[in-house]
Amino acid sequence: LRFGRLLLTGAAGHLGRELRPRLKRYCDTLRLSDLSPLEQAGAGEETVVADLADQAAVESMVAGVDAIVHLGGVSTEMPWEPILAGNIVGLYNLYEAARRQRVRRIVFASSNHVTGFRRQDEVVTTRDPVRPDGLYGLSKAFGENLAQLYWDRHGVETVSLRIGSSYAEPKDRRMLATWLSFDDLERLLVSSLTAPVVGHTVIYGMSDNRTTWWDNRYASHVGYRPQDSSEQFRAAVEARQPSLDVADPATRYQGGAFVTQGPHD
Ligand code: NAI
Ligand code: 15L
Repeated sequence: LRFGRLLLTGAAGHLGRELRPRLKRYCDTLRLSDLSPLEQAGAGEETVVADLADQAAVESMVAGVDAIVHLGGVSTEMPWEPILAGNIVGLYNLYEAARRQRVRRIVFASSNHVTGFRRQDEVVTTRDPVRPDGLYGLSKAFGENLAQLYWDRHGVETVSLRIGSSYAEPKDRRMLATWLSFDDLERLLVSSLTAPVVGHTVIYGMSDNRTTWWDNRYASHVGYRPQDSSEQFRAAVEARQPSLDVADPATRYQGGAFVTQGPHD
């Protein structure tokens, strides 16, 4: 796999910084974009500081790229205004630019919070109805629907990754089920960028964890094979968090603490 120019949005963020050195291996030029300042461009890199809500800025950010890994936007429960700007208007601007400029494929960082109000004793497939756990999850559901429209109507392909919890290690018991290692995230991105035909495919981004709430049976054509598991961290996580209150909504629902957080407290 080698792209000419690949665009990574949200490049100054937690996952963007992790992926910057990794994605360079798969392209001649990696264009990095964020609202926040970016580290200076190295060899084979370009940097663009732009607000996703600025249509003209997004148009030039997308110019000349072969594919997009879209991580940019609000990544937690927040007031409506920043979510509207980054995740609704921003998504529209990105897909319009991709349509006009004939970008073939986008990998969209959606989130498990699209189905965060599913219970932890349910197993959900990517074809089950969504159940967002807040404005953030709702905005990601919009993003997935937008991606579907741009495939059906304009032929722009997308893999929507419902990422679980991508950190160096799972931080709590919930993340034993939702954890996605950085190496598996890279595998998922490479599979999503290179699978021959994806149309609009939704896939949960998780490692090969022993406990899971998600079933990727409708995304096997993506060819993602996780190789890590949260199991190696289980003993330490359970020692840190010895008991769970099953009456707590954060324990009952897949979205964890997100189901009670945010402007609606
Ligand atoms: P992050 O918050 O660290 O990074 C997001 C980046 O987007 C930030 O650098 C921010 O400056 C930028 N951004 C926000 N609003 C913007 C705007 N209007 N215009 C341009 N840039 C803007 O989040 P993280 O953890 O790196 O996540 C990356 C993506 O993956 C996000 O879309 C998030 O929703 C998604 N995701 C991440 C998960 C995780 O475990 N880290 C889990 C599920 C989804
Ligand atoms: C997300 O969507 C967030 O971006 C991230 O901060 C994590 O909290 C993750 O979900 C999660 O559910 O653990």
